[in-house]
Amino acid sequence: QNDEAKAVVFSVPSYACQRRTTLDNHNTILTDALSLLAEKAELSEEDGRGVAFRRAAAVLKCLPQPVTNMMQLRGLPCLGEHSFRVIKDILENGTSSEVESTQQSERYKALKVLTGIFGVGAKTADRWIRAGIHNLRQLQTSGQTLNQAQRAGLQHYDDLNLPVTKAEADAIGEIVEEAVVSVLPDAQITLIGGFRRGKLTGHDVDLLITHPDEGKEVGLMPKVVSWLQSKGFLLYQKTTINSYLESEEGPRRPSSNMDRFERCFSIFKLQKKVEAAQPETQAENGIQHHKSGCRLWRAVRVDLVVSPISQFAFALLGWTGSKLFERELRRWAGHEKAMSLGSHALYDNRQSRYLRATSEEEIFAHLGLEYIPPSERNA
Ligand code: TTP
Ligand code: MN
Ligand code: MN
Ligand code: MN
Repeated sequence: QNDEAKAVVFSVPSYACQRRTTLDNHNTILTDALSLLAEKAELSEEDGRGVAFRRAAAVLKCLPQPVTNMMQLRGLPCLGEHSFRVIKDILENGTSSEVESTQQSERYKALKVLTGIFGVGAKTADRWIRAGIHNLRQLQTSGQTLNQAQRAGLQHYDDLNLPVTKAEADAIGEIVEEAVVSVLPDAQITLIGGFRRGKLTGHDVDLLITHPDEGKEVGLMPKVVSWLQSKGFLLYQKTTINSYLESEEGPRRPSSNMDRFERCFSIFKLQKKVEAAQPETQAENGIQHHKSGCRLWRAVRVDLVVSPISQFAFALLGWTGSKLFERELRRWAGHEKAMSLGSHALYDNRQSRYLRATSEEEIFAHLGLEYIPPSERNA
């Protein structure tokens, strides 16, 4: 028996929302490589190419075993010629030459550093690089005008590029809960984003707020923000009372009860827990311990969203992620079901009506999909 005869051939449905993708990834070497190429494409504003790499990576993320042989990939969806080449390179040589050269490229390194600043996207980073700015020091001496978000981002650069732990997310959740219930007693808050999918760390904390009585949530965000500000919890915030009709997420259908989305992009000042193990660490590290300054707090990116209860299931589904899972749900809805899915509603184009739902399970059912729980949406 040769290896090829024994090789497991995988079979996978083509939309990520038809698959169960846990955090238990057996192909991290391959998916890290493809994700890096996806990121490079996104940073170069080649979105189509970025999505293609994200889809290819997502297929490998849900395989039950490591890929060891190119033959195993026969029949897998979403793997284009380019992704095949990258995988083949890694299986044969241990690394991908394209990934290596990307990581070494000055442009990629500069794009990473500059877009690592909160409030800086690919366009701004590209403009700065063309002006000869490749790092933070050059940015600071360049005389470029930064907006308020970017100034805050630069100020808290190191903290915001440090992973947020689940414990920190829970601590933020408790603070926001205190704020919310003190301005609207029966309001409910839910941890969404990556932490709801079971991730142990994240780049931010995402929280969804609602109230069981429709309409009670209107105007809640400014009150919550004021409360947080008065207690000194906010280093930065930008609140938007989003009009649903202007949102790029939702289906483009007018409806009067759909214009209440309130969002807040913020940076929290989170007090650090005093670690019991500190004396021990200090003894081991000697003089190194206080070198970086003994700060008692850290900055954490926090996204707050308020949803009316009638849209809660859609908001919950739309904000739990992963980003690719969301994109694939919308693609499935549009291409396979002639429906428009957004984080406010689901519209059936054939029946010309909105489909109501009070749970994520109902939305999957409307879409003709098997229910996938949050922990299996890590595509
Ligand atoms: P992120 O916080 O960017 O990602 P994440 O929580 O999955 O991962 P990380 O650990 O790095 O924070 O986004 C969370 C979800 O919110 C994601 O599914 C996309 C979704 N979302 C937006 O980001 N913006 C929007 O306007 C809407 C409607 C949803
Ligand atoms: Mn497994
Ligand atoms: Mn998040
Ligand atoms: Mn977020």
